[in-house]
Amino acid sequence: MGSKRTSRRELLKSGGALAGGLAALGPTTASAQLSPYGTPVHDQMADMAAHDAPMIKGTKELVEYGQRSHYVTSMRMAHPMGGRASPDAFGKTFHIATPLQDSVGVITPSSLHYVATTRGAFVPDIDPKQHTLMIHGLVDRPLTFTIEDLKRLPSVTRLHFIECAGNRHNGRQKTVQESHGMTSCAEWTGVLLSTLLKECGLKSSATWFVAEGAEEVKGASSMPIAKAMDDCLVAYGMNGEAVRPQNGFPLRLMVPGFEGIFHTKWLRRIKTVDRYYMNYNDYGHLEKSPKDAALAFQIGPKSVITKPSGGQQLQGRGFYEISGLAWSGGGAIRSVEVSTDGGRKWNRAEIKETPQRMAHTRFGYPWNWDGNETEILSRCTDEIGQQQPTREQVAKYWNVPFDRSYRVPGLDNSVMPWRIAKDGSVTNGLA
Ligand SMILES: Nc1nc2c(c(=O)[nH]1)N[C@H]1C(S)=C(S)[C@@H](COP(=O)(O)O)O[C@H]1N2
Ligand SMILES: [Mo]
Repeated sequence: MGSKRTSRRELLKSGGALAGGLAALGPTTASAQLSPYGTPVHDQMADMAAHDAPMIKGTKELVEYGQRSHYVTSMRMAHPMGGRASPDAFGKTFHIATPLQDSVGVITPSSLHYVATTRGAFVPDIDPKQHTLMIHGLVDRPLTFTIEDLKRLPSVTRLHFIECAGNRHNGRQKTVQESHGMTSCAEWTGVLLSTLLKECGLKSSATWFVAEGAEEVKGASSMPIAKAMDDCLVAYGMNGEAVRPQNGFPLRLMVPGFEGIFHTKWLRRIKTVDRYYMNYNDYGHLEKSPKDAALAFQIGPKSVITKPSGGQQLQGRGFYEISGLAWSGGGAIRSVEVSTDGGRKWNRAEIKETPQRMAHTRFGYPWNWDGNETEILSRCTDEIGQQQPTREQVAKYWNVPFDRSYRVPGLDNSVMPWRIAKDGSVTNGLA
C-alpha cells in the first residue's frame, strides 16, 4: 500500500539530489526550474488507478515465448540506403535500421538489431542439423564442423557492435534511426576462429582468409589471418539464444571492430590463403596490404546522442540527462565528451558501465536546458587514443571544402550535432 507513496517520495528526493548535482557540475541560471520530475500526490486512491488496469490473458504462446507490452511500439524501419524498399516485391530485404532513439543500455534486442544484406537477398532458411562449416586451404587437416561439433568446443561470450560502412549522416536524415541506425550491439556466443584454425593446423604460409556465406551471392570477404588468430568469433548465440535468421542463423562470423560487411552471415566456408582474394564484397577494399588492411577495415571512434535526438521534443526548460552511445573498432571507449553550446566547450560525460572492447558504450551527461536555442554534440576517444573527428576535421583530412550537410568521404564517423529550438523541438543540426 504505502510503497507507491514511498517511491514517489524517493523520486522527488532524487529530483532534489539532481539539483545539488547540477549545481556542482556547472552554472545553473537563477530561473532554472528543477520540477516537475514527477507529480505530487493529491489523491492517493486516484493515484493508484494503475492497479485497475485490464489483464493480459495468459496463453500457451505467452507461457512459451514472451512478448513486449503492446504499449511499446519501437520499431525498425527500411533504411533508404541504396534506394531499395524492404521488403521488396519479391520478399527480399536490403537495409533495415535499428531505432536508436528508443535504446536504453547497450544491448540491442535481437528483434531490433539492424540488418544489412549487401545485394539484397532472401534470408536463407537453414536447417541447423544440415549446416556445416568447412575450413580448408592452407591447413594440414581440412575439417568440416557441424553446429553440434562447434558447441562441444570451448566457448566465449562477448559484447560486440556491428556497423555497416554505409552508416553515414548528412543534412537529410530526420532521426537518429535514419542517421545512425545501421549499427547495433549484441552479446555473441561461439567459438574463437583461432581455436578452429588450430584444430585444422594452420600453415604459416597463410596470410589471408576468405569467409563465405550460404546464400546466392555468398557474401565472401578477404581478411588478414592475424585478425582470425586474434579475436574473430564463429557465433551461434546472440543475446542468450540462437542467432536470428536475419543475422546469420545458424552461424555467423564476428570480426570485432571491422566494417559490417566482413561479419559473414550464414557462414559455411573459410579458406586460408596466401594472398588477397578478390571477392564480391571486396570492391571497396582494393590494393590493401595485410598490414594496412587491419586498420583500413576498422571502424573509427564514433558516438551519437540518442536522447534527445531528431524528432524528439523537450518538455520545457530544466533538467535532462543527455544520453548516447559511443563505439570504436580500435578497442574500448576511453572517454566521451558532450557539448551543449554548439561545440565551443566540451564537457566530460559519464560512462555508464565498464566499456567493453568493440562494443557500444552508453554515456550520460546531466544538462540543465535554459530554454534557449542551442546545439548538442558528442565526441569520443578510444583506448588507443583515436578521437572522433568533427566534420571540419574530416574535410581537412580529405582536403575537400567543408560543408556541414555534405557527404564526407570515406567511412563517416564525424561528430553529429542535434539542434534544439526554443520550442524544445530537436532536429538534425546538419540540415
Ligand atoms: N552472407 C552474408 N553476410 C553478410 C552480408 C550479406 O549480405 N551476406 N551483409 C554484410 C553487411 S553489409 C553487414 S553491414 C553485416 C550486417 O549484419 P546484421 O545484418 O546482422 O546487422 O552483415 C554482413 N554479412
Ligand atoms: Mo554493410
